[in-house]
Amino acid sequence: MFTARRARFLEQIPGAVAVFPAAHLATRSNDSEFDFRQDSDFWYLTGFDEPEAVAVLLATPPRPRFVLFVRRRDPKQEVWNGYRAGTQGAIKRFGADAAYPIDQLDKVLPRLLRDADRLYFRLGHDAAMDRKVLGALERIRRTERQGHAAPAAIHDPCEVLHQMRLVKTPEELAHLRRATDITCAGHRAALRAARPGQHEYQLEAEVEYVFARLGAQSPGYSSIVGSGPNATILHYSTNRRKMEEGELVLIDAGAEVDGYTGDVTRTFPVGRRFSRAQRAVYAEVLHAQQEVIAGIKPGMEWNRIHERTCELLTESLLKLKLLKGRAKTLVKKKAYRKFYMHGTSHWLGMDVHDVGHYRRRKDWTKLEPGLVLTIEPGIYIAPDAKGVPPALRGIGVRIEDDILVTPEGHENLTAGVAKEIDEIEEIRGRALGRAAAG
Ligand SMILES: [Mn+2]
Repeated sequence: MFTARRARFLEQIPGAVAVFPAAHLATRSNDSEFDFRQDSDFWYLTGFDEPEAVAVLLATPPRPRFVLFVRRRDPKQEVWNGYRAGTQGAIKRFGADAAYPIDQLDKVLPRLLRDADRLYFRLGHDAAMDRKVLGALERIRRTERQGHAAPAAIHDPCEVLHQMRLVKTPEELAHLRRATDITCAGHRAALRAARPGQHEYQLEAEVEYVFARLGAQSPGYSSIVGSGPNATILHYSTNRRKMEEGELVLIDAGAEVDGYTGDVTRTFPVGRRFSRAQRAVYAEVLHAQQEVIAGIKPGMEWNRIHERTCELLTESLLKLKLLKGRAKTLVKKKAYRKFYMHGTSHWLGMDVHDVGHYRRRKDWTKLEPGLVLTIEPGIYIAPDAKGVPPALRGIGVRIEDDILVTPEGHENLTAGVAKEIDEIEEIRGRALGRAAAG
C-alpha cells in the first residue's frame, strides 16, 4: 500500500526530490510527553510510526528511491521507551531502499538533494527542519566547482500529496469505515448512558471507553460534551459541568483507528424527552442536515453545501421567530450568522479537518467519488441572546455525519447512530426506564 502510494507520488514529481519530516514528541509538562501521533503526510507515505525520522523520496536518475533516516537502535533506551526499527527495520519492514541513522542527516542530505531539478519541501512547517534543509542546499552550492548544482526551486509537496490524500483509496476507506463504525458505537453508548445529575466528563468517559474497547488508538480530536448552555459553545471541551434534567447535551467526538478518524455530533435530551422549544430547534437542524445530505453527489461544487444550508437554516430561523424579514435579504446579509456561525462541511480522513483544496483560484472543488466530508449544520442560541423568545435561550443543537461521495451519489458512513426525534426519545425512555427499575 505504501509502496504504491510512494510510486504514485514520485510519478508526479519527475526529476525532483521530496523531503518529509516525521512529527516530534511534544512535552506535556516537565519531563513527560503527550502520546506520540505521527505526522499524517509522513505516515501516508511511509507507514513508519516513530519520531525523529525523515523520509526522502527521489524521482531522480537512475531510478526512483525511498530513503529513511531513523533513530539508531539502542537497547538501553528501548527498555525505557519502546522498540525502534533502526536502519535494518527501515529497509526490511518499511521498504526503504536505503536507511541512515538520523544523526547522519546533515552529512547525507546534500548528497541526496544535489543535481535534482527541484526540491519538494514544506517550508514554514517545522523550523528546525527548515534550517537543516536550507543548510544542505547551501553546502551543495559550495560544491559547484566539483560539478554539482542545488535544486533551482523549492515547491510545496502538499500541492501533490494533499490532492492524493483528498481522494480516498479502497484501503483508506476500509480504515475510515472502522473509525466511523467505532465512532457510532461510542455515540450509541452515550445515548443510552446519559443521566440527569451526571457530569459531562462522565459521559465523555462512556464514549471514549467504547472507542478504546473497540480498538481505537485515541479520539481523533478533543471530545466535546456540552450540556445546557455549554452546547452553544462551539469548541467546548472542558466537559466539567453537571447535566440536569430538562437540558440537551451535545456530543462531538470521533474515534481514530490506524490513522483515520470519524467526526460525529449528536444532540439529545439529558432526560427522556425534548421540551417543546428544544424539539422545534432540533427538528429544523435535522431537516437542514437531511436535505443537504440528500443532495450530495459527484459534480456538486463544495461551496453549494454551505450556501444551501444557510438558505435552509434562514427559513428555519424565521419559523422559530429568531429572525424577522425576507428570507432572500436575510441570506444576503448573512443574518443567520448570529445563530449559525461555522461552516457546514470539511474534508475528513487522517486528520479531522483533512487536507485538500476547497478552492483553487476562482474554482470551488467539485465533489467526486472517494471524497469524504462532514455535514454538520447547527443552531446556537446564546443564553443571553437579545430579542429572542425566552424559551429558546441557551439551546444549542448540532447534528453531524460523515458522508462518502460515491459514483451514484453518496453514502452516510455514520448512519448507525439515531438522530430522528422519535428514535432518540424511545432510546432515552428505555435507558432511563431501566435505570428507574434497576
Ligand atoms: Mn466536524
